[in-house]
Order: sequence, then C-alpha cells, then structure tokens
Amino acid sequence: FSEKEVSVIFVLGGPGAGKGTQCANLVRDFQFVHLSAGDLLRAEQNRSNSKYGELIKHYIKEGLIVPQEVTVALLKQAIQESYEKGQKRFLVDGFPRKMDQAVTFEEEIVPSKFTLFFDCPESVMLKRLLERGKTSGRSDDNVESIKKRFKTFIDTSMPVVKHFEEQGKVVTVSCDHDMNEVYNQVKAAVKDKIL
Ligand code: UP5
Ligand code: MG
Repeated sequence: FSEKEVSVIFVLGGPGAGKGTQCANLVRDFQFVHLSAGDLLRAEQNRSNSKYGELIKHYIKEGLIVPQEVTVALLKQAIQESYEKGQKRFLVDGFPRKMDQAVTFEEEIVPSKFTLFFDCPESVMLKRLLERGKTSGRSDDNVESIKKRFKTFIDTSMPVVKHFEEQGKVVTVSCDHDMNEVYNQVKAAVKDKIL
C-alpha cells in the first residue's frame, strides 16, 4: 500500500496501559479500523486448524514476542480485507513490539503515520491487569506472566518506541489518569495529525 491509500497509526505502550480501551474510543468517534495484534494472535490460537496454535499459546503465556512472520501475516490479511471494504484508516494496537517487526511492516505493508505511545508506571499497569485478570480469562493476566510481559516490554519493545522517537514520529500520552482525561490527550493527538 502507499501512504495515500492507507494510513496506519501504531499504538504502543506497556501491558495494561490502556491501548485497547482508547482505541475503542477512537473507533467510536472517528473512522478507524482497530487491529489489536494480541487479539489477532488469540483468535488465530483458537482457530481449529491453525498450525500456530500451540506456539502462540506458549509465547503469550511467557510474555514473549511471537515470531514476526505470524503476526505480520495476520495484520496484512486483516488490513487487506478491510481495505477491500473501503476502509483506509487503521489503528495497529500492540505492534510493532520488536525492531524486526517494525522494519518488515513498514517495508512490506505501509509506513506508519506516527506512533501513539501510552506512558504508564508499572505499578498502575500491574493493578489494572490484576483487576482485569479476575474476569478476563486471559492466560497472561497473572503475576508471573505480567512480570515477564513487563520485562519484554522494557528490553524489546521500548527500543521500537525510541526508534520512532528519533524520527520525530511519536506522540506520548500520559496514562496514569482517568479514562476520559487520557482520551482527551489521545483525541488531541489524532486530530492534530490526521484531520
Ligand atoms: N483501564 C484502561 N485505562 C484505564 C484508566 N485510564 N484508568 C483505569 N483503568 C483503566 O486496559 C487494561 C485494563 O485497565 C482494563 O481492565 C481497562 O478497563 C483498565 P486495556 O485497554 O486492555 O490495556 P492494553 O494496553 O490494551 O493492555 P493489554 O493487556 O491488551 O496489553 P498487552 O500489550 O500486554 O497485550 P496484547 O494483547 O497486545 O499482547 C498480548 C501478548 O501477545 C504479548 O505479551 C505477546 O506475547 C503477544 N504479542 C506478540 O507476540 N506480538 C505482537 O505483535 C502483539 C502481541
Ligand atoms: Mg490490548
């Protein structure tokens, strides 16, 4: 795709920072398709004849990054399907979480417009995830997995944020506030860049 055909905003931030919550707000108010890489992987894991089911299950529980071939293919397919239905604006949530994915996506699919980065203290994210874990049924919403997800985020995903920051393509949102206040920051960032 060219940047004229399709615009992509990457939504990055630690586990439980509120990416999915705020993407849902943006979908409600603007014309975006929300693609959560984690949701796509969980759906693939549960698809009955997927050859990647066991692999995805293991990586998610251990808080590790699934090999890019799997995730990039799922995103490419989802974007293609929506594009064919006339959709042009995408929020790519929770991706790219590793440098190789960032490079491959921008080379093989489309360069991102910018990255919305959700900055949140670990203590706040931990509290949110443990609370959500009471009902989410997610295999990684437990203390052991959460600690591993935090470590992967710092070691592997923050370098991606730094990479885009060096290109002047990051807008940081401070997430340790109530949902409406966070959304005001998100809306301002998106309006400024897209509309
Ligand atoms: N909440 C949200 N905002 C709040 C606020 N302002 N005040 C109070 N509460 C707030 O929110 C989390 C919880 O907090 C919710 O209960 C919400 O109500 C509350 P949510 O919006 O779900 O946060 P989000 O940032 O989306 O958290 P999530 O757990 O989805 O983040 P992760 O990035 O960890 O999860 P994801 O699904 O993206 O990835 C899971 C795993 O998949 C990864 O660990 C990895 O193993 C794998 N993966 C890959 O391998 N490759 C990829 O490219 C992507 C994922
Ligand atoms: Mg999410």
